[in-house]
Amino acid sequence: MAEKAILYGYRFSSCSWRVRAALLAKRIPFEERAVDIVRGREQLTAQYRAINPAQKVPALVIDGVTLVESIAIVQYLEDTRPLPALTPKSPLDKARMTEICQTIVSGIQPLQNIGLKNFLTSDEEYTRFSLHWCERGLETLEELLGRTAGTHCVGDQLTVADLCLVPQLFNLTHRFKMDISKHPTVTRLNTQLLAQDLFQRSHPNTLKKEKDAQT
Ligand SMILES: N[C@@H](CCC(=O)N[C@@H](CS)C(=O)NCC(=O)O)C(=O)O
Repeated sequence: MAEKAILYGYRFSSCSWRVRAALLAKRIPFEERAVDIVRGREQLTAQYRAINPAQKVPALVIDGVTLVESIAIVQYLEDTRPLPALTPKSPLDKARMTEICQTIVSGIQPLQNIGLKNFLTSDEEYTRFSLHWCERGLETLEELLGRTAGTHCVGDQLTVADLCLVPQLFNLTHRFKMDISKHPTVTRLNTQLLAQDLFQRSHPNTLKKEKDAQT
């Protein structure tokens, strides 16, 4: 029997949540090993650097290799375990999915990453900087999703765009306390997707409940 995959992640990390949701969607057995990127700053240890040279989560050990970068990981899972597909078949829908993914993965997440905190003059400056780019990103998403969304980001199929959207919105609404209600399509999708079993099972709060139950 194939060994269980190991996900190095952090409960509140949106990038880890993307991968956790992909693993669950594709029913790939895995265990999650917590890397405390906030209080413990465990991502900066030499031991973790040997796993992920970028010193960030996630990293996934699977099929005898270690993969880093959430989108590369999800793509690998998609290529090696194609069902259920998380990418639309039509080239146009695939491009639409990538537009949404990139808006989040390049245009929002890195500009609010916790790792920036120590490189801005104060916590207030970090928040001001991040909120600006998060709001710009939300405005972009509202426009893009207005053109593509059905029950999911792109039509009615679960795709990688959904795996990027839900975790990012959790971050914005919980960590940055942002009000997303002025973005109706974003808000609708967030409510509908969060209600799905996949996002409930991969949710940071579910991980906490599971951890509490073990201790
Ligand atoms: N592009 C990377 C981004 C990874 C990333 O920024 N991870 C965050 C958590 S979501 C992290 O580990 N931050 C800690 C740090 O930068 O020190 C990916 O998609 O995997």
